[in-house]
Amino acid sequence: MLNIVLFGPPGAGKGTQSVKLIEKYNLVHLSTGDILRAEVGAKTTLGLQAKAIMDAGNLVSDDIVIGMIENKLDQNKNAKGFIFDGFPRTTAQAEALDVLLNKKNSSITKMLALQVPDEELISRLLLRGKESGRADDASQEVIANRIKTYNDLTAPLIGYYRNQNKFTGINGVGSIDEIFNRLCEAIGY
Ligand code: B4P
Repeated sequence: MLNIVLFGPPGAGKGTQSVKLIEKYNLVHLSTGDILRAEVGAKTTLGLQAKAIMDAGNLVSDDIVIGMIENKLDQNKNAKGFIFDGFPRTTAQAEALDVLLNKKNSSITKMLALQVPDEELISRLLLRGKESGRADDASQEVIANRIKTYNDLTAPLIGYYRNQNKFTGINGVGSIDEIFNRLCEAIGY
């Protein structure tokens, strides 16, 4: 199985590149952000709880997102592999993912980390906020909180995957196709 953790700060291009990677490698796309936004849109109990947390740029609880990923892995038993987009975001999530994959006699193949300077992230997210109306892209303050949350809670996962010899940094500035080619080169075929 090819199991990729596509990693990076908010606005790094994870969602954008995932769409291209799933097509080329025939993988299942698991985006915790997309799953949560679908719950918010459907006004489920989980969505109602998650909305305020997401709108403020904070992380939804580990138990909730780990449960969501477990369900999706169970629903895709015959997948050739997965792109994990926006997950894991904390050490507890990374450890839980290792346990879930281990139960399937599988593991993470690589963590590909998109690297983009903060000023570029902020301008991409503000632009998307104008076009899409996403509440968490609308204000500089919320974007700054998302970047801080990334630095405090999520960036330490680079060390987690580096210790397993699975980390590869990817320059995330350039055209979408240039970045896609860099990712494919890192995957190796
Ligand atoms: P996500 O949906 O994961 O939000 P994101 O980090 O902003 O998305 P992404 O990084 O994929 O955006 P993209 O680069 O594609 O999470 C949203 C919220 O959900 C979180 O804040 C949290 O509350 C919650 N959540 C999600 N997962 C969680 C978890 N595991 N645990 C707890 N909470 C969780 O795109 C950004 C923009 O850049 C787009 O407009 C795109 O068009 C543009 N862009 C992309 N590539 C570009 C390029 N090369 N050049 C210029 N622009 C580019």
